[in-house]
Amino acid sequence: MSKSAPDTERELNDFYREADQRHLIPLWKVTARLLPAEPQTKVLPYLWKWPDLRRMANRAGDLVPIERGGERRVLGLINPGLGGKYAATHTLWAAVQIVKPGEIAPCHRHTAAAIRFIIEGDRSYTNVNGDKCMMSRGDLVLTPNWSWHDHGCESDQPMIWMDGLDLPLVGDLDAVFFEPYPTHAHPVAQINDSERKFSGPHLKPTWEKPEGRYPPLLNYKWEPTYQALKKIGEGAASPFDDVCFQYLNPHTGGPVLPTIGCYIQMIRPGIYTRAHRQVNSAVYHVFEGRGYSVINGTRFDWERGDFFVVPPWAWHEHANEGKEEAILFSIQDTPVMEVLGLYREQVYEENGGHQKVTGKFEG
Ligand code: GTQ
Ligand code: FE2
Repeated sequence: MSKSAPDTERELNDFYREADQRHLIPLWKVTARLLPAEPQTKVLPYLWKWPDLRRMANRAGDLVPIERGGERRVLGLINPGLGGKYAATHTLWAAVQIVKPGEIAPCHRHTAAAIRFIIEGDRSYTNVNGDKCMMSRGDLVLTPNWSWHDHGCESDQPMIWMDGLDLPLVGDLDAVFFEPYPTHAHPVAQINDSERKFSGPHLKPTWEKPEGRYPPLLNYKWEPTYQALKKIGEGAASPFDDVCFQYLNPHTGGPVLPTIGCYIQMIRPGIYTRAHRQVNSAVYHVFEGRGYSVINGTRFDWERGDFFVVPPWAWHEHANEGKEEAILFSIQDTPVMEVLGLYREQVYEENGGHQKVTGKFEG
């Protein structure tokens, strides 16, 4: 005699209850959630305005001392889609940091790797394992994972820069280690040593041998970077990104850090790029100029100093309708995707390659 439908249903419900109690999940109940056709990210596109960031950074400078324990006077950008996770995207920490004249942010090291991109000020430095890297506006300075670093300001003006770290990723991997240096500052062994050896963009010293993953160049100065952008002139560039360069590790020709790719991009006057999307996430800083990006149909107007996020697999295109060049610096988790064999990109084919603008970001 076959069982009645209500009996079967009761047995099935008992089965699900027992599975739950035994810490088991029947995959057939959650397949669609675990294996969506394409990424279903919680990361939202978002824009932070520079006047607010700058005012808040200076206010923190007035209110909060730099001390051991607090370590850094830093305001992190928090993505509103991530439920309070301390992250700008699911993998990337981005922040503004301020160091005031005469201050030294104490030396420490951690397994999260970091970059600095200098927004304001000069005669300041990051001391990376004893190499004192002098920093000015537009410089990119690396703090590879587990390297000692302290920051000092020798100017009479505060220094403000962008921090980028892989902290959310390293945190999700439960691989965060942190260690304070025994004294406040690390001894200075050399000044601008990595830059002295490796600043020729197409030349590297033959006597310097790679040390594992440690990048040999720690300070990518603004002037040669800008020269490279300008050399493109009226020539052709990417239909999706216009003039866009990735910063390279001179030993490997690969990304500057295993987890963070750094890019400098110029959207020339009158350029309106075509839309595409990539599986990686990105945090952009507007170094110069103004323009806008359309991200998943929403228009984000940006100008000098602003920060914005492009989430994974989000359509995006950039426009510069003004007469001045627009320059964007960005950090992206592309190297992680590439090394894991997960990198994908797609071109937007409809509507001549441009999204329909359905709204405007108002904050
Ligand atoms: O300057 O060493 O934004 O350790 C976050 C963690 C900056 C830093 C951040 C850090 C630092
Ligand atoms: Fe640090």
